[in-house]
Amino acid sequence: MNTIPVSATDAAGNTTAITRAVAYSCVFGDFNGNWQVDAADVQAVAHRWRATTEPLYDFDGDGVVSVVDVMRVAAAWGNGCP
Ligand SMILES: [Ca+2]
Ligand SMILES: [Ca+2]
Repeated sequence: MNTIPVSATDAAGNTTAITRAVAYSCVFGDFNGNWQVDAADVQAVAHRWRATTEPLYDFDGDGVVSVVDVMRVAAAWGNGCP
């Protein structure tokens, strides 16, 4: 995992800064950065089931992590980088 700094400023000039952990990978669904989609990656999405605050895991963009998002990662199971 790597971290990236992110900040945003609202209209009143208030700035919020956070650090976000990200995994760099060449394959969709690899969240822990080991270049393979496996059980750990499916668990990462399933663990956030019904979450509305984790846009990283909301692949269909409906605003919530649901079975659709989990199944997209499950469908990529076994994929890896060359
Ligand atoms: Ca992985
Ligand atoms: Ca979703």
